[in-house]
Amino acid sequence: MYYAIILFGFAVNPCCYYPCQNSGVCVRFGNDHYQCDCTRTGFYGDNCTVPEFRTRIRLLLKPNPSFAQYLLTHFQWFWDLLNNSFLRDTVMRLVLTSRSSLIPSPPTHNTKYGYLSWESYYNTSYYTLLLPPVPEDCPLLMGTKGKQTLPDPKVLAERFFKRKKFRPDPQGTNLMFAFMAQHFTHQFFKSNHEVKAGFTKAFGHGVDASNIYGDTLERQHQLRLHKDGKLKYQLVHGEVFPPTVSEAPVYMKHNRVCDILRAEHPTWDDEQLFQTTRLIIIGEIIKIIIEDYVQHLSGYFLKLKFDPTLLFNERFQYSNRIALEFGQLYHWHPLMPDSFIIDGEEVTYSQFIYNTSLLTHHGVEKLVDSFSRQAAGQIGGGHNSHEVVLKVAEMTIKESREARIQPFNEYRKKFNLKPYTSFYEFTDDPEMAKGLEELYGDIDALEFYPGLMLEKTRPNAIFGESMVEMGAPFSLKGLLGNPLCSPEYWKPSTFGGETGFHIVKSATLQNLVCHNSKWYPYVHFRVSKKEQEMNPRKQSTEL
Ligand code: ACD
Repeated sequence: MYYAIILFGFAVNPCCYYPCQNSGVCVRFGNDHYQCDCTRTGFYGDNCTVPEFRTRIRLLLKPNPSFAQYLLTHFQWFWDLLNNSFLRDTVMRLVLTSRSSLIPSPPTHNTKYGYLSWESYYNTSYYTLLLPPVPEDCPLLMGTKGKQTLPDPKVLAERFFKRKKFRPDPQGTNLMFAFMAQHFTHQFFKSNHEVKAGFTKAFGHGVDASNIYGDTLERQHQLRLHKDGKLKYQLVHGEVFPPTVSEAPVYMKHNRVCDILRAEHPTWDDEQLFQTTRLIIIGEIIKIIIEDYVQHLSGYFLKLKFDPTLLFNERFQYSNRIALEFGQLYHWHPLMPDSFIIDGEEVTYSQFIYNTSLLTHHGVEKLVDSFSRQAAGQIGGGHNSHEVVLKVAEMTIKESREARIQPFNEYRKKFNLKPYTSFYEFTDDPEMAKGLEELYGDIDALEFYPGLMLEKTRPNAIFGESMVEMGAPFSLKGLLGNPLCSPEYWKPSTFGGETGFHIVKSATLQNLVCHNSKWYPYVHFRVSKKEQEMNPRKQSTEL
């Protein structure tokens, strides 16, 4: 503490040093004292650094994340055998429980409350915060480390985020994935920009299909046809499209399911058909996200499985609160290409953005086909954000400062990763390491979002270790924490009987497109081998 007084010229709130390790809770006493609450952390001691006997054993047996990742992305013959045995369930259960146990449930902090409070639990207009915000009275915005002022976000964006030359994702991710990511995540990432950082307009805090049905009851009613459970639509050249903007935009899939349900339940009214169809759609989305989307992103040979019964005998809370850190982490704008290739023609950003006539002109099949064939950019590693979206990186950094999000290394620790000891360990690009060091002054002052996006990527991977180790817990807790996955809901009657239940359990990206199109386009979350081979910068041969 004496050191702190010399350094800053006044007594510093000791919690600004983040003294409590292993998820211990820092509580300030008096002016310059603190205590770490180590309850149920598996550690004890002043700073929760001494492992209990059981923890010691657990740590000895636990594989390090990069080793686990290596195993999961190699030895295909082994995984092919495992995927066809009962062990698939065992490994999947382990993935789900180990990941979701890292997310506090019920939620804990938010931008206003760095300690537990009823308001923070109850007021769902906040995003939650996994780690408490940096206390307001800390000498520096990152606590006590780093330079007096943080680097200008514009400088960070220009120097480290801006694309030099398009770098395709080595995992083969395509634009179909990128647009799915955008469409899907905007149901639960809906920051309220009318107030300060940390508030949301998406009160469902998870997969509620509010991107399809609207985020308020009033909006939902504007979108509904109020007949046969359906949503409004329009016919263009005999094809079904969402209605015009004046009628409000919707997605078509819902109405097809309504017809199936109505055939089985002729006595059901509009309301029951609508509500039950919505549950089926939510179930389908979760299934597709786990088995197609996360599967692709993971690069695992383990075949991921959406089966809520895997958790029925585990300690698991069926609730979710979207975290601001999760929203920050998901700004994956390097996915965006330099321009769009639709039906062989180049379409520039100015021709593409807000241009719904591309959909009615080409038809959904052609767009799906084109997007599935075009490579998306690698997310991690820096220098890959097109200038059209560069502003987003800047805004994300500004939001994180307003919300007082803790430094990247504190999150590394929270997610059981070793904090980086230098910028040269963090990135294998020496120029970037030097630049970041000059600007931040200390690796412990590196901010959360630049940390995730600029970290060295794993070999042949879309992003680095931290994005996977932090993104996966938020994702899996959010997906399986949905009420639909609870023992009370996960049964045929919830979905109108076996037919509806089967629609959920058999949903795939391919089905979703094929059930709603005239011809079958190439549809996948990664470019085909052919497309990847045509790409001169191909880095992976394993796809
Ligand atoms: C695992 C599975 C593999 C995880 C691989 C990458 C994870 C990285 C980022 C998050 C990925 C996807 C997000 C998908 C869905 C979000 C759902 C949120 C619902 C509220 O090793 O665990």
